[in-house]
Amino acid sequence: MEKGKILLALTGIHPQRWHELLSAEREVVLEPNGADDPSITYAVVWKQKPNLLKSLPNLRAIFSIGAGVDHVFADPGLPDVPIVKVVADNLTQHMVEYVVWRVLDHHRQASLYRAQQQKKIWHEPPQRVAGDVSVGIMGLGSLGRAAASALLSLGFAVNGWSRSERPMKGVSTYAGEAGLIPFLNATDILVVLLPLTPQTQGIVNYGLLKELRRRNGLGGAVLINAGRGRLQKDADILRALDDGTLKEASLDVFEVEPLPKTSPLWSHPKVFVTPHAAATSDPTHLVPIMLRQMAAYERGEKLENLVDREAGY
Ligand code: NDP
Ligand code: OXD
Repeated sequence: MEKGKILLALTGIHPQRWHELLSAEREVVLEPNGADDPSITYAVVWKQKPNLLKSLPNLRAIFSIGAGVDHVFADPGLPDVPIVKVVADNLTQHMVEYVVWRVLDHHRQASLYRAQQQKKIWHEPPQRVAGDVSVGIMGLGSLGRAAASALLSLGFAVNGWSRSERPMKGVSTYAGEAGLIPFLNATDILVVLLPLTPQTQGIVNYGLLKELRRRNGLGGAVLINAGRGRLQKDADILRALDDGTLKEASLDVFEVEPLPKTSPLWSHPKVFVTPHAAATSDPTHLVPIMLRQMAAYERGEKLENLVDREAGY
């Protein structure tokens, strides 16, 4: 197979660094150019424009610059070629850091101490150890498993929920619809690392949050969502925070992004907001992996980290 040419089609992300790094090895066309160029064989995308890819007659594969691929599937004219998602140590490390940071912040009662400091209050509240707290990870994929390992090493009890059975040493695992309620009933701090698919959209709703366990000595259950915003119902989270179903939440993702300035989540005292920044794709680390994959594919090897089109992730 000859060396393929790349279409770079990124929306809402500055393409310059991706372009520079990809161009070091291959010819790259920057969208909006090249929309029907027959010599383009790969598309490197983030939220590509609808129907853009279907006009490329010789497209062989689509590379998402993120681990999530809901943005690829949003295209009604998505051609039937393999889709590759990101699985990379650098991205995983960022996500593990985010999850550990947020879990520890809630566990060690950081918001209480911040409030006390503002009022110059010298008071030590009771503090449980990690082993008394159960963190449940929804989505035991490459990011969820890495986060689970890090939390285990800190001494937390860890639960994991996935679509199929995913045994993991030291983790209590649950699968499918039948496993969801038992998983939630055994979870104090819920970490959401699911992909957005038709099956998972809106899953983090009031009814689900009600099922969480509230025995962590922190005075309530905690939600951390770093998966996708449309997994959750923002209004249900607010309701749960206001009636005590949830004690606190750390949200990296939102139903609408950027989070509208009018959203009450911005100023809610029990919410910690980050701007979809848990694990940002870094071209310095990800482009070499993509280029290696393209070269291997052209030598006749299989593409890795392929998306299951039927499952949607
Ligand atoms: P993976 O594809 O490796 O894992 C997904 C996990 O979710 C799997 O365990 C899968 O189950 C499970 N899952 C999928 N659908 C269902 C379902 N219907 N019911 C139960 N479990 C389900 O994904 P990653 O770990 O690489 O990434 C997860 C998500 O994190 C991405 O899709 C993306 O949306 C988000 N993300 C967010 C970032 C941020 O900065 N906020 C950065 C990077 C990613 P099974 O194991 O059985 O297949
Ligand atoms: C991703 C993301 O999916 O950054 O990688 O959201």
